[in-house]
Amino acid sequence: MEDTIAAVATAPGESGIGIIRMSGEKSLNIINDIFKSKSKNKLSAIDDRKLVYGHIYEKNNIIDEVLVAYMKGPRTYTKEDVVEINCHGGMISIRRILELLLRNGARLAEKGEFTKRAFLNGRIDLSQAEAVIDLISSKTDKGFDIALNQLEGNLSEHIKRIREQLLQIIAHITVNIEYPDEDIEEITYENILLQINDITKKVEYLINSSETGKIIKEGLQTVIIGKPNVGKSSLLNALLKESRAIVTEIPGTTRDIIEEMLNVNGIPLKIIDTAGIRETSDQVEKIGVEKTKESFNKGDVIIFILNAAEELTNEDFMIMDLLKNKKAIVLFNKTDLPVQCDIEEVKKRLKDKKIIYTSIKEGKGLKELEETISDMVYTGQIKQDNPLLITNIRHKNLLEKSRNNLNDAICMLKRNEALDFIEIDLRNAWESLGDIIGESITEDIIDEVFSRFCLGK
Ligand SMILES: Nc1nc2c(ncn2[C@@H]2O[C@H](COP(=O)(O)OP(=O)(O)OP(=O)(O)O)[C@@H](O)[C@H]2O)c(=O)[nH]1
Ligand SMILES: [Mg+2]
Repeated sequence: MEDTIAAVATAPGESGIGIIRMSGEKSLNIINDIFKSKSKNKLSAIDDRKLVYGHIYEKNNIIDEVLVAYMKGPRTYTKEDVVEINCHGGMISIRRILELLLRNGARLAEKGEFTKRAFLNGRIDLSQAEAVIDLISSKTDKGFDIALNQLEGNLSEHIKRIREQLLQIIAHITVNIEYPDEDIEEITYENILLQINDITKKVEYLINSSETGKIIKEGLQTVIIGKPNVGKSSLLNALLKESRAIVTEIPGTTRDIIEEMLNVNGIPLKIIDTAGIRETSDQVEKIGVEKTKESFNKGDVIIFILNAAEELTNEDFMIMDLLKNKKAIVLFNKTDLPVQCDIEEVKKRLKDKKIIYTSIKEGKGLKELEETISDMVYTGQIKQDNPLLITNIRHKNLLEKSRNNLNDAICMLKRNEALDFIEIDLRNAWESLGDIIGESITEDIIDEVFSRFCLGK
């Protein structure tokens, strides 16, 4: 028999209500030992899914006034009998009730154990369980939508369909190997190749979506870089629509790194304003410049600002050299003033970079900048409204494993090698895909996945 587990399901701290959750066979007995409803009747099947008012008692003392929900399995979160106690928020009541449950036969749940039971009891698969963590921890609307979509099982369905397709090929090959004399449809290498190519494409699409998925989940590190006084802090403020960083006409105003989160078309940006890069003897600013170079390396995207109203200098050329292998957007700022800067020279040096003309002072070019950033995130065929994005590194690794096996199979098919060998690769690819949804997965991987949960979930 499985233990009956209990934990606090709401966040710690003072709050209107707190919820304690219990799951397992003994749930009903345990709650009946400590709870009295107004009618003094014990909770039973007729109370299933009702919210019952009453009090929690320890011996004859009232511990708290509560509402109790008894939900009979299997139509519950864990598929077991579940009891949820709504008590007053604040640590005293919650702690006392939890301790009572533990003294009466429940065990404190481990992190993620409720969801783990939902998985082990077959209500959800592993990728759906992982979506639960993502839902709880998501920081943007978009990230939440993707997690919800995954929880609904849409990723699982997609993976299952790919596996199905693969299994049919494997079955076909097996039959051909084992019963070569039977009257079954002859298998051709061209035909298998066609189908494997199709499957590989689907797997690749998912792998490619993971870069976007990661950004949606964790944010895009965006570093603003440029000489002193070009308008870096002004840009930060403009994007945030508030005066976060100090802006002055004195070069070297920003001495330390400023980090802020903001939302551009549903994409979370972690935007970093830096000290302007220049050769300097000022000790304080030297440190700032070093830090800038560091954060430069951390950036997923660099926004490089030039002052269009000044001629290019050594510092600009130095930054342009650093930018070569980076994802970067170039802004010619201060275009409200007469242009002095050699724009053609910059275009020549930074051929593949997107260039935008801005006047942060007059609010010009900012929309274009925001659109450019979201285009960078939703690259290629990955559409903004596509909720099927890979956001989980474990899934990505398994997809890559599977893709490698498929590619090996493709190479062997092209070399006309024996079907037995090809079948092994296809089987491995099929298994890796199965690991995403948790079919035939080992216990340590399950433990690893659920250890990332919070208590009470
Ligand atoms: N004319 C004009 N002035 C601007 C524009 N953008 C910023 N400025 C002015 O340029 C000066 C410097 O702006 P900041 O945003 O402090 O520049 P910064 O790059 O952060 O400078 P440091 O922190 O010193 O490296 C301020 O006086 C701004 O008002 C613009 O588009 N046009
Ligand atoms: Mg500044």
